[in-house]
Amino acid sequence: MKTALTCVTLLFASLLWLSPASAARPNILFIIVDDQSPFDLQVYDPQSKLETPTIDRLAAEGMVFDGAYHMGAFRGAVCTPSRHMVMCGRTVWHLPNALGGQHCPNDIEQHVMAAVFNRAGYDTMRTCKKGNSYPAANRQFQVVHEATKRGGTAETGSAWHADQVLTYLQARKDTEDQDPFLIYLGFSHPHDTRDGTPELLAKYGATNHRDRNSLPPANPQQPPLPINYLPKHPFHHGHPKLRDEVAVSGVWERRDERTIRNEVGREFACSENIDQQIQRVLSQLKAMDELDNTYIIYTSDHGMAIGRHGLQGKQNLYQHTWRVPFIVKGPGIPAGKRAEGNIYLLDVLPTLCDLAGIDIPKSVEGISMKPVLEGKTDTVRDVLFGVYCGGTKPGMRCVKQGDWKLIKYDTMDGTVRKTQLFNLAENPHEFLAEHHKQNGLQTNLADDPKHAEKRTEMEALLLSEMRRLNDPYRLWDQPDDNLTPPPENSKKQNRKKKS
Ligand SMILES: [Ca+2]
Ligand SMILES: [Ca+2]
Repeated sequence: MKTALTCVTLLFASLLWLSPASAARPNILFIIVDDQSPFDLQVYDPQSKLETPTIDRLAAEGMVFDGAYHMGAFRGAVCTPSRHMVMCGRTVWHLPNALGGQHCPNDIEQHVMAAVFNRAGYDTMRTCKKGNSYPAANRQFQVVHEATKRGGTAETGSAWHADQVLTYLQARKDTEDQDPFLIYLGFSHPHDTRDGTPELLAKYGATNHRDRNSLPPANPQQPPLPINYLPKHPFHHGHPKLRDEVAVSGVWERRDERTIRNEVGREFACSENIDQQIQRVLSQLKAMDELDNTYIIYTSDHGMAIGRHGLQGKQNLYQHTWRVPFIVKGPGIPAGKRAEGNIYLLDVLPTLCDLAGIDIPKSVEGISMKPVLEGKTDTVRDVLFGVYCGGTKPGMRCVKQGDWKLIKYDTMDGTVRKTQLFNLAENPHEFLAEHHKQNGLQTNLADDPKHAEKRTEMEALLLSEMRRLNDPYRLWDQPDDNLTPPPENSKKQNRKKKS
């Protein structure tokens, strides 16, 4: 009996030893940039002038997601909810910082990214910008180097973040550390101020323009205007005095060709610099023989307008801003494949857990995209929802299913009430009447009687998503569901309290 037990124990032990999870648990390198539209990258827009050979190689050796989104924001700093969603895997109204945390478990900080990976025996390290983030989750990484680096030199720019990772990897090498690692490599760029290095600014014909009273020099080297550029958005975007629309250094309230082309050039200079910094990290992983056992994820906290639709910031729900780039390379992922995915950034945490063989915390509402990475399915969900309500309430909402997308605006105290309906297969850049396209489908179809039925269907879908996700607001043409809208602007209230 004793011998039999020993045999079973030995067999069990050897099975454990042979299981791939314990033999060589995968490393994770999660890269997140600040404010980048997928359409900046040639991976998503072959016409783009931005050169990113490292990201192109990641895409060629891994999988590119065409349908990756951030779920939205309830404040002007879209970064903040986005980064909460990455860290805890919860939907937008269920975040710890949404609606006073009323839809979030009290112990959520036990179940954020670093907490989960620390418990599983991973070494965890983070570098990123400071601010507009989730400090209670960020400080749980075992090694943290945070600073906002948006300058045009190695010490003041993106190289600094890569240096932190290189130093960390060198220390692992020196101590022969065999534990698997989770490295969170966040860059502060290409968020403004977009100060590029002199070489890359020259490549994209841009200058770090600082004089509010003059235009930047025109330069044929600058990238062309975005395809869906407009000199002005057709109606108020709904957030008066919004920093990103009026106060970004180098742009301010200007939307003229010289200003926008120069700013896109600056964005590209900063983005190519990031690409070079990622290459330094990948080279080091290769030299340490860790590259093949590392999942590499590349994404951004949200997209960006910079002249598209006459907007400059990230507080809108057009595809250039609602979507994010999302590329994954790693063990077992087929090379050079694309998937629609229909993923949100809140799916990152469950996916990383799934790839590392760690139980997904019950507090997570995101869905693992591992089946997509394995080629078993193309999407993890059918319907996608987006919100921006950091300005006047209730704000903007959008919903997407298949090729169809609906955006609704209920802002400026009821004076802006607009509906847009796009067929993204025919109109991927969401051209409006103001873009004057000849193709009848390349415009806003909301008031076209031929698409009235589709509009009704999408309106119903939007309402059902708002109910499902505990959206506390309703739009002018929706039932009020007996909701009491949340109190306005906590900052104002705080100020009142203080004074
Ligand atoms: Ca951001
Ligand atoms: Ca260790």
